[in-house]
Amino acid sequence: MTGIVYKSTGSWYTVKTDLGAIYRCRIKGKFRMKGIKSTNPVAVGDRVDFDLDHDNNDEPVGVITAIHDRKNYIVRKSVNLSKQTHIIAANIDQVFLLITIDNPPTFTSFIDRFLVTAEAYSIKTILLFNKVDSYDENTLNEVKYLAHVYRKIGYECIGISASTGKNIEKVKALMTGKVSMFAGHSGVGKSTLVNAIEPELDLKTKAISTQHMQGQHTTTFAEMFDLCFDAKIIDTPGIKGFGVVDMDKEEISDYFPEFFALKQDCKFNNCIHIEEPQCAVKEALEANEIAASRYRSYLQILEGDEDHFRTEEWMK
Ligand SMILES: Nc1nc2c(ncn2[C@@H]2O[C@H](COP(=O)(O)OP(=O)(O)O)[C@@H](O)[C@H]2O)c(=O)[nH]1
Ligand SMILES: [Mg+2]
Ligand SMILES: [Zn+2]
Repeated sequence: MTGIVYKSTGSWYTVKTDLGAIYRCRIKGKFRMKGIKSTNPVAVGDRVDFDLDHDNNDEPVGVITAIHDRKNYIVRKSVNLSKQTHIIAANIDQVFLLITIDNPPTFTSFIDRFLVTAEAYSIKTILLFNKVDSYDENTLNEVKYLAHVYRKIGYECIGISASTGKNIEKVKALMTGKVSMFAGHSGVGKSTLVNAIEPELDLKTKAISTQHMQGQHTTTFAEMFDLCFDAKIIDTPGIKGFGVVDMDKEEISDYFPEFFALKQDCKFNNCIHIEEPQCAVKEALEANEIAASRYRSYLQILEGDEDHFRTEEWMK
């Protein structure tokens, strides 16, 4: 049989088949994925094959025999074993990054770091500018400007209000048929948005968070939820970040789509767009075709230590 992993709690996995049947599954013996040193071989979002067996009480249990190829996965470094990673979730179609201009402020440096990480993970990001109901004209103009900057380089941007329901139908339409995650600083309105999309779901995720706080402190587990309109979301209680991505200096600009598009026009094919002559990226910057804030973020990431990739407080 084949199904998707909805929950993993250490040695047990909750797997749901395409027909909606739910099985408790485990892994028999050692199970290793090629190329990934991970503390958990199977993650939420994985599509797995399993055989049915019976436990001592004659209850059906599944034995996972294979993991299908992953489209993507997000990891965090394991706390105890530094060389190993913990796979938080796999096969994520898209992440919605919630942004507020004030209360709390979301800076472009944060947005850009988030986008770079998502690009490195091959996860599509949609930008949701929340709380538009509360903004004055100046702040709304800032939203418009930012939306223009990010649309121009290929990111979908929507102004929403989780409180009043503005454009929530648009968000739901984008979620249909897909696996989504929500991210953004604490206080930007993630819980309010989830509540606007499906009130019952918020209760479920709250229950998990409470469980987590009372339970073991070492490991947190993601969980997938089915919504009532053919959409799935992955909630990651207690996991603050998207994880850490190790990148080479030359690689970073590849995750800025507008830089990547110009790279072939730079004189040197290993150009990192700093002081090299005949650099197409710097020329575009000077011609205002690349936003100054994007280039500033790029320099920060390039010059920064590893901590710049540690994206704490993203998904609280
Ligand atoms: N005015 C306004 N306030 C909002 C909106 N969405 C959320 N809030 C408020 O922002 C605060 C933080 O929201 P919450 O959903 O808890 O944020 P989270 O930390 O990202 O889950 C709460 O007081 C919400 O009522 C919105 O669209 N407009
Ligand atoms: Mg919340
Ligand atoms: Zn260049």
